[in-house]
Amino acid sequence: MKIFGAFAIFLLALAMTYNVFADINSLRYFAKHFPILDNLFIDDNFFLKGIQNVSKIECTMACSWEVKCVSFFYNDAGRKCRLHNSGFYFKEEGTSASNWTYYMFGEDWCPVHDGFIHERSFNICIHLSSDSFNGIYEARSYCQSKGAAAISINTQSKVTNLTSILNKINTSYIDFDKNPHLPDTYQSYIGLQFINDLWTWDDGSVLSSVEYWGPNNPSQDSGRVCVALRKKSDLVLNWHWCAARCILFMSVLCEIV
Ligand SMILES: *[C@@H]1O[C@H](CO)[C@@H](O)[C@H](O)[C@H]1NC(C)=O
Ligand SMILES: *[C@@H]1O[C@H](CO)[C@@H](O)[C@H](O)[C@H]1NC(C)=O
Ligand SMILES: *[C@@H]1O[C@H](CO)[C@@H](O)[C@H](O)[C@H]1NC(C)=O
Ligand SMILES: CC(=O)N[C@H]1CO[C@H](CO)[C@@H](O)[C@@H]1O
Repeated sequence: MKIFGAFAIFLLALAMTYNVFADINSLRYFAKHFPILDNLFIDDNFFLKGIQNVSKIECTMACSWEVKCVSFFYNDAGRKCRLHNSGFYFKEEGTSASNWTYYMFGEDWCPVHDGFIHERSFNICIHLSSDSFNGIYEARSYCQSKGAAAISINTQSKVTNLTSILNKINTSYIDFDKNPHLPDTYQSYIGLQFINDLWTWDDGSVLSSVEYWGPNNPSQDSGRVCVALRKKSDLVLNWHWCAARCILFMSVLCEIV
């Protein structure tokens, strides 16, 4: 009885946390309602397709079948569904339209309800922290507290695919002035560190020919043995890596593998 009670509470918790929950062929799919983006209509490059006369569960399943689908809007009144291959953060990205509710899509292992982005076409689950941390140790433990690790970007496809995801994030979402010493620059720890004369990823692999260093990098001068993923607000240089001291105050890019 006790176990059953606990299970019922677990189901109740799921029902409250995820507004759509589907168990299909023993894979669990979640769609998390983000009310801040309700009542919006977004028509941009990230629109995938619209589907008429479907239930919310059917809309969620349609998203699960489109490997590019990241989020969707569902219109209960009109039984309409709009799939998108990007997540959205700002109301300003759309025009107002009533009766649409906004959902981020995620599978079991990628907690979109906890701020992760689930890019299924690249099979990647990342979280760019909105907080900053006092050094790499704090940054790493933040990722660990979310069941993740500081990201290891050790294949060419990961470098290119990650850049394309980051480029989708509207830059108005990114606080370029967070670091008082480096105005107009956004930077975030990644899981790469110079240890025993080798650049080593947090997943244990060693830096190979796949690299994405910015100009004049890497340099281990003055203890710059950690790495920041960086972008400047002038947007001239795309996302790149920069050797940095491990005690800098910055955000972190976490990943669940
Ligand atoms: C919408 O779907 C329902 C059930 O699938 C069906 O009975 C109904 O005829 C459909 N309506 C339209 C307008 O297609
Ligand atoms: C929104 O839904 C309500 C209730 O179903 C309906 O009366 C109203 O016309 C809808 N508004 C729009 C703009 O579709
Ligand atoms: C980014 O968001 C701002 C408002 O927050 C909007 O004006 C701008 O068009 C958006 N840019 C892109 C590329 O979506
Ligand atoms: C947009 C992009 O860079 N896509 C690449 C993601 O990685 C795969 C390989 O796994 C490439 O084929 C894609 O071009």
